Amino acid sequence: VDVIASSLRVAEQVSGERLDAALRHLAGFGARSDGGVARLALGAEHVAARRWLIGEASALGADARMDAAGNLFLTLPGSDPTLAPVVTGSHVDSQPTGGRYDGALGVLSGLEVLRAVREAGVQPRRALTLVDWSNEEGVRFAPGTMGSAVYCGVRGLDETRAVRDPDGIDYGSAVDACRDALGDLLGAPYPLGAPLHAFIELHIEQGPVLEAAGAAIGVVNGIQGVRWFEIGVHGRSSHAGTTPRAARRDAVEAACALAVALRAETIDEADVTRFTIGRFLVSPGAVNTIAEEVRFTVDLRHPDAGTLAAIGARLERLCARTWAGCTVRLTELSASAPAVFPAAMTALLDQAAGELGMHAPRLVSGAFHDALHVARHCDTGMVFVRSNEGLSHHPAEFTALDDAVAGTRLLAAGLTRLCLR
Ligand code: HGY
Ligand code: MN
Ligand code: MN
Repeated sequence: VDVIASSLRVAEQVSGERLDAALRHLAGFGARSDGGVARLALGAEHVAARRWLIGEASALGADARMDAAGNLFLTLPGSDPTLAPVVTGSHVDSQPTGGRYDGALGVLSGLEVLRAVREAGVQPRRALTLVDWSNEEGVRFAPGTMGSAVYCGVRGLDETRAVRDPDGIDYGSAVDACRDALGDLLGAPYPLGAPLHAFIELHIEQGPVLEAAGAAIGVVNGIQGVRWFEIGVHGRSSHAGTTPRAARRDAVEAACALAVALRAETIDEADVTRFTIGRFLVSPGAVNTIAEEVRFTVDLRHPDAGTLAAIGARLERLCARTWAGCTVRLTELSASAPAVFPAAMTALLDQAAGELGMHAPRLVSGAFHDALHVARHCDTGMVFVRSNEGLSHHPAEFTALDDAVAGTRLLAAGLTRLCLR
């Protein structure tokens, strides 16, 4: 079989019309009135979307299986079942004020590749598997990339199943409920950690780099490191009107001073470090009661592991003292070292882009992805497509269809080469 000719033939079968229709359909699950989506991990909208996705894939001859961590595997069989599969995919779960491309485009471009392989009449030697990795966003259950982390042995299954959402529902029950809801469509459980031959994830860049470079697509070198913390500040609630300042232990006064000091530790001239306080919860939260407790999150990122460790140590030192008479408790929720994708994968994508006559600059991912963990399990690569205004985790998130098609063509060429060898 002429591998290159076949990979170009599959790329040609990619249909923008079909991809656009699939994007619109998937955006209907958890649709928000502002055009965005709210499809939290393993919630009703996510399960309904999975039911639709399984229907689309099984019409192509793919089987559907779930693993114990909640990941969904849709597999087109290969001619040699003894070989480990070539895998693509991303995540269907979204942010609460999410856009219709983050994660969704990676899953639907993978589905479009399965369709294109069928249409091109290419018989993969290795099975071609599309995965919806469970709970990538980490909003309902923290931390993110939960499903892929358990699959790749980065997190334990039992500790993960015990994580509870704000309503007290544990992750394990949500996985079991999803499996029960899809029961009739699912085959045997997919074994955690089973060998994968290679993985390529297509994702929107979610940042400004490709747009600034005037490029529709990019080949990703790797993913920066990320650490999530929760910080609890404890004072004492008392009457807003009668309590003199000198007698107060005001958790909001303390948390604000600490937050400003933490941010100051992360300012760098090159604007490489990323520091975000995304959630800031005050209790009891009454207008006329001095706050007893503030719990806030820190999302800290940097492409260099040593720098990430050094900044983390400075944050820990700031939390190891009292602020405005309040005590501080720092808990690290998750830590992922930076990942560098192997040259075998980036070169494969560079070459395929060349054959397709596409300019695909290299860049590091500012966002984490399931590929961060899968890179520790098998050869992994990523294809990025341009994000309008670099905007993401926002209902107005947008990627032009032409850009999505170009990325899907590159994904198709890369996956086809891998599953014919
Ligand atoms: O937070 C992230 O980097 C990912 O987009 N969920
Ligand atoms: Mn994502
Ligand atoms: Mn995201």
